Formats: sequence, structure tokens, C-alpha cells
Amino acid sequence: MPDDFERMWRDLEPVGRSAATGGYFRQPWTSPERELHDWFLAQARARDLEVTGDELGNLVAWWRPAGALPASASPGVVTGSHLDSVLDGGAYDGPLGVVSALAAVDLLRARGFVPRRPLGVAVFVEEEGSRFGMPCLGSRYATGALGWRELSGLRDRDGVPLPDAVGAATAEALEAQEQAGPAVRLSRLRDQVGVFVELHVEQGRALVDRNAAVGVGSGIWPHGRWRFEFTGRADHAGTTRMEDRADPMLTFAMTALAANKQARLAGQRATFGRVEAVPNGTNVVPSSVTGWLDARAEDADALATLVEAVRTQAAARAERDGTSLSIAAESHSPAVWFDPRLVERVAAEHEGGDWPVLPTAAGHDAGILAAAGIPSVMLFVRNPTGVSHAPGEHAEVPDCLVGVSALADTLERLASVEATG
Ligand code: HGY
Ligand code: MN
Ligand code: MN
Repeated sequence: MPDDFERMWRDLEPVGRSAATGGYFRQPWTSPERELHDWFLAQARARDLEVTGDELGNLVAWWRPAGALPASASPGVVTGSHLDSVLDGGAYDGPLGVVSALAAVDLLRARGFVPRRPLGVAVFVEEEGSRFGMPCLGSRYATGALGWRELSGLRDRDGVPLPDAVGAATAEALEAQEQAGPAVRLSRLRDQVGVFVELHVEQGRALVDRNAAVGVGSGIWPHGRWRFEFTGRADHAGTTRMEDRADPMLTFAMTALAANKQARLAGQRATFGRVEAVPNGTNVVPSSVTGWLDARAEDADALATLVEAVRTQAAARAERDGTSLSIAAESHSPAVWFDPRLVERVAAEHEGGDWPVLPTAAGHDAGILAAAGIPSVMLFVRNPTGVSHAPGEHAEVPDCLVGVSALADTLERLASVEATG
């Protein structure tokens, strides 16, 4: 089994990797990400897994052994994650969950295990929201939280509409499905997926600090993205006196400073990682600056308080600078607590005691499925660097293999019994 994992990992290594940074550019519906989807389909075929998919391109590869109950009688046990990355991202965020899921199927088969329920390996598209700005776009679509109306209005940074990126046939299928309505998609998903387990590289150092190779996710912090548009007056960088300017870059800079301070004081998270200046000229006071705030907090009230503090300070600064401000909420993910009984069941009874249970401030497809009422749980694999969404993201092979074994154990427990309601 280990060479299976390592062979699969080697397959993915070069796909979408930047020679300059070592980071990954696997944006949805671009060739590196489509190459990974084709790789996944080949891996599923090699295992005689029956691949199903929805209109948007989310995939589930099913192991339905003879004698297993059909999904209609006992919705499946599904594991998986995503294959897309952030810009210049790490190798593990997403793909580790997909490769580990395939390796876990191999391990279960090697053990001679035969599931009582269908067992699926899932890949959700555009989890990072790095191209169209909507995180967990695929799982939101699958759960009915997003539909064609929202999807068809999305554009990437080059102005490419999502319908053009996905291609005419997919766009037509999405539009046709829209008539059926979101409730149909959620019930379709619920009919197939009785429980979802996502294995993911840890995006922090909690497992390193606990000296544990594997942990179990208890929940996900509420988080969201807000677009701040600062408008001022374009002018000459040399001949315009400082006191005569209405400079949106100044208002943005003071807002980023305020966000950082507010989050630090409150023990929460606020990031302006993306900013666009127009016309973006070295010798031009910008006419407008747009910054995207990624804010996260341990509960809904703390998140609302943080975002309101940033909004208030941004508006006050705009007043002072003679600039104007508009703010649009682009996405929001409520707090998610995974099914406590499921968490306890998965974390308990392992060699060396229970696995540590930890919350995360990172969003995941498991969070979207849990929010849609599908019992979900996460397994985290130790990341010795604690770095994520960057080339430094890492997991050691021995820890990855512990993760595969932990996932196989979890799937075995869940797929040995019929769905319980
Ligand atoms: O942004 C996140 O929290 C996740 O990695 N998509
Ligand atoms: Mn991820
Ligand atoms: Mn991520």
C-alpha cells in the first residue's frame, strides 16, 4: 500500500507546479486542474470504481461490492476532498485527502474488508475560491446553497465568465438543472451520502505541539470574505500636494492596519491578501483601490464585531481622506460543529489512546456538507511546518501513511453497518 500512496503522490507532484516558487497553480477549469481530474478518473477506473458526477463536475467514485446495500437503502460512506489550489499554494491542501481516500480503498481491499454500504471517493471543484472568488463553490452547488443564477454571474480576474470557463455543455446542463431547483440537488446528495469524512493536511501546528500524527476536527470557525472598494481622485504623483489629494491607497492602507489591530486585540483573524489599484501606475495617485478582507473568528458574534469594527474605521478614514467606500459581502460560512457523536466515535479507541480533537479556522467542503445536514467529520494529518496556502506546506510520508490507515479504520467502522437514519 505505501508504494501505492507514494506512487500516486509522485504522479501529482509536477502538475501545476511553479519552477520559480515550488508552489502550485491549480485553478479550476485550467489545464493543471483538469489534468488532476483526468488523473482521478483514471485512478477510479483502475480500481473498478463507478464514477458519478453532477452538472458542475463534482465527482464521486463508488465502490459498490456485490451484496452491498444500494445507496437508496443505505446512503453511502463518502470520503474525499478537492484538487484545486490557492495561487502559489501547497501540495497537500486538498490532494492529500483525495490520494489518501484512494489509498484507503486499496488498504481496505488488502485487508479483505467488504463494505455493507456503498463507499465513495469524492472530488469537489473550486474549494479554494481562488478563481471565481466563492470558496467551496462545488460543495455549495452540490448542497443546493448555490445555483446557476449565482454561478453564471461569477467572473475570474481576467473577466472570464464562469459559463465560458466550464464550457458550453456544462453551462447548458447547469442551466437545465436550475429548473429543478436547489432542493433537488440537496436531496440527491442526501440520497447518496449518508456520512462524509474528509482527510486534510493540518493547516497549523496543533498536532506538532501535541506530538500526534493524526487528529480529528471538531468544527470550523465562522468566516467570510468582504470586498472593500475605495474610490478617490486620480492625480499626478509629483505635482499634486499631499494635502490636495483624495488618495484611496491611503484609506485602504489605514483600513488594513485597523483590521490587523482589531483582529490581534480580539484574538481573531483578519487578512487583506488581495488588492487591486486602478490604474496601478507608479507615478499616478490611484482613482480606486479594491481590497478583499478575509475575516474569521471563533464565533458568529466575534466575527460580526470584528467586521463591523473594520467597516466603521474604514468609513471614518474615508471621510478624513475625502475618499468614498463601498463594501460588499462576497461569501460567508457559518460556524460548523461536526456531529459530536461521530467525532467521539472516530477519535476513540486507537492505539495509544484517543486522537486529539481540534477546531480549525480553515474552511472545508466537509463544513458545507455538515451545514447542509450531512453528518460529517474531518481527520487532520500532522504538518510539521504548520504552513499552508504556501509552498512550505508539508506532511511527512510516514504521517501520511498513518493518516491513510486512520481513514481506512474510520471508513471500515462506518461502512460495516447500515446507515442509521
Ligand atoms: O480558505 C480556507 O479556509 C480553505 O483553505 N479553503
Ligand atoms: Mn482544503
Ligand atoms: Mn485551502
